[in-house]
Amino acid sequence: MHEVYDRAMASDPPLFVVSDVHGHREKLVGALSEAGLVDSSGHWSGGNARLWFLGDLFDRGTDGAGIVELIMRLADEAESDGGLVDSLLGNHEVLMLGARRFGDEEFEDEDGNSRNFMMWWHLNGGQDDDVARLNSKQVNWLLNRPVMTYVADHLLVHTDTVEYAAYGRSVAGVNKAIRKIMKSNDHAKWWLLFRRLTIRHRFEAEDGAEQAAAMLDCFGGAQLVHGHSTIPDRLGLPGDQVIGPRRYCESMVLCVDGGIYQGGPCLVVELPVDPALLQPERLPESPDAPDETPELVDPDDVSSEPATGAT
Ligand SMILES: [Mn+2]
Repeated sequence: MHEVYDRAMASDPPLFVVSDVHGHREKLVGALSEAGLVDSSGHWSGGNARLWFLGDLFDRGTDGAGIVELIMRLADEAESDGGLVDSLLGNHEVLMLGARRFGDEEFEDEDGNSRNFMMWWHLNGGQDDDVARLNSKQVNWLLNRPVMTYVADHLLVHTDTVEYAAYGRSVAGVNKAIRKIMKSNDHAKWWLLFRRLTIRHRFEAEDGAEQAAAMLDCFGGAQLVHGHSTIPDRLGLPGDQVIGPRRYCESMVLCVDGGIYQGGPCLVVELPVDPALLQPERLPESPDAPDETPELVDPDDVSSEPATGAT
């Protein structure tokens, strides 16, 4: 899969990704500045470069709303320079927007379990202040973000899962189906979307390479790039030992989540990734540790999750 590096044209505008900034606005601005994408006053200085956020702008840190304000402003500034700034939706956007839309209203998920977005959002680091600060233009912008994109032979997604394929067989088809859900008041469909985007580690399973190849065949790209599952968690490292993105699964998959809320760096990664900048691989100490660690613990009944949910 190394052809991805050869295929990038020297004349293409630079492409950067950053993921899982989780309300850590200052750390983000520092990392963007170091990458030359913003100047000392926080304005776009990336020219015609493209910058994609891979979701999870919110929760755990205190300034998710400030990050949305920043991204929308940078998107305008970049557009004037012939560049592009945009974001995918992560599970935390679906959870936060669900909490905003449905509050603590009880509803039944597809398996008949009683659910409540607000409670789950708070359990997962939801910041009431973020919802209070978001204006309707920002909320509308969030509701219309894609969940996946194909750019410069890379498939960009938030979650290391194949569940996207449940919504369609093309990037445009999946984005259209999910946009429709995000505009609906169908609690159960919102919930299932949230749960699907919460699954993780699919490309590290025994058939992971097969699954990654199938995703790339279906949606395009020589490499799948994701956030969501932090490099410190996956490699059993303290955050301060993360130095770069992690390439795995026969080089078909690149994880760029440095674990910002675990003391890790905010990785702003230029694609195709320079192999010299990769995180050295170190497997977890305990090979018997469960692979599919759910991000969320259901206080009521973990075993009642949908078959497609984290188990
Ligand atoms: Mn996530």
